[in-house]
Amino acid sequence: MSYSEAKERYLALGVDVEKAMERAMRTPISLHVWQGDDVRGFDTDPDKPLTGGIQTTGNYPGRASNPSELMADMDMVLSLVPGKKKINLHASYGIFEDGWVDRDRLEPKHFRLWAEWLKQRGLGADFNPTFFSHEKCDPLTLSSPNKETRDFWIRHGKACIRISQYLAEETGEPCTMNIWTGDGYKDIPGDRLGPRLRYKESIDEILSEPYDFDKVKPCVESKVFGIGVESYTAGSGEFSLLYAAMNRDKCIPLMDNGHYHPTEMVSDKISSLLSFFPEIALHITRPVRWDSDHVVLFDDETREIMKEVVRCGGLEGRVHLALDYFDASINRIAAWAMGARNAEKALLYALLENGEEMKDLQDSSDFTSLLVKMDEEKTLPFGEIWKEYCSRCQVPGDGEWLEEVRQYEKKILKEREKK
Ligand code: RNT
Ligand code: ZN
Repeated sequence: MSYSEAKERYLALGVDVEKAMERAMRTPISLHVWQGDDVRGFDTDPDKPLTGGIQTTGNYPGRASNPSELMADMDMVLSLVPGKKKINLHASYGIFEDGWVDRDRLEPKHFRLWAEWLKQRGLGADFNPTFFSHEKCDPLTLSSPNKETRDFWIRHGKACIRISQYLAEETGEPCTMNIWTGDGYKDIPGDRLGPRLRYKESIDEILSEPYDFDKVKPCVESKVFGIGVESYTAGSGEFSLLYAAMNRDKCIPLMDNGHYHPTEMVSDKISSLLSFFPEIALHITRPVRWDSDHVVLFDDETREIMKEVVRCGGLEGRVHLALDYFDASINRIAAWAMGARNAEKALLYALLENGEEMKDLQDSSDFTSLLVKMDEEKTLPFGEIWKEYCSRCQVPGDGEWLEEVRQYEKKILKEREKK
């Protein structure tokens, strides 16, 4: 079947494919730098353990271990992913041109080279303070009972606001700044309230740093548990959502679909949050039994999340889409590109739904037709549309891109192993 035949099939169902492609091309999805180096960053010993309840598994050869390698790898990924992209940085990826400083002393200048790199490529940025994998985690950060620890991390958070504002101004696009800590306890705590009150106060202090809310969008990301943090998480679902609700003029909630109980679906939560918040942010990932951060697939939940974003009118700046997965057991660049392509694919797929018709069927209680139509939509010739989309975005189609990664692996990644 050709693209134009496929387009006709969709048109017969009342779907304008050209319009859908155009909307997908305008919607930014934020590519996370941390898939490239197993969340290690450049500011501390790369062999230190990853802390904060997250874990990368695998030791596939060729990991990027400095800024130029990571940037080169990202360029490779960018050449394989269609649509509008942003880059999601972490504070631990600062580049020290004139000497190392600790995280509480970071400045915009440490992201100057990133800003240049972004501007050359016409990309916007998102940012994250790094509250983990650092000797000042005691093991808590913003909720620590130790004031010195809290103050260090508050200074870090404030520095990150200034950096986010700088990145927004340099790139001309708003920058989400996501506050996530792994603060919590392995075993049953004797005091659940104390850490949460301290966490709240610390975020208040960070957000007292001046910033333009049109440019910097601080987010609070919730979590249910992490490895070694199984019994209690200070920034739980209720805590984070309520924090954002009570501070709507200063920050927005962020949902990571790996951070809920396995039968809870983020696709079902988007509309609830959008009933109250003008803007929300998402981390798109794939949890396998826990917050495992497997590579995003073109699976039911990814498609359902994107459908909800589209149905709820989330595309015009109301929902900030970002990726969050890290796999070191397979080729990292293939993992990176595949997850990003799948998120983009799910977005395009979601835009090809005749939402008005589905809504009418539901409102007129024709649940029979609704179920049949939603199910039959799965075998429409979507592959042809996706192929056309990739070609218009000048990136390789399915079946073509992996070979390019293999060539890069042979030429670049294998060489790194020899050093
Ligand atoms: C961890 C959170 C968080 C991190 C990144 C690296 O569970 O999802 O978003 O993955 O900040
Ligand atoms: Zn996340």
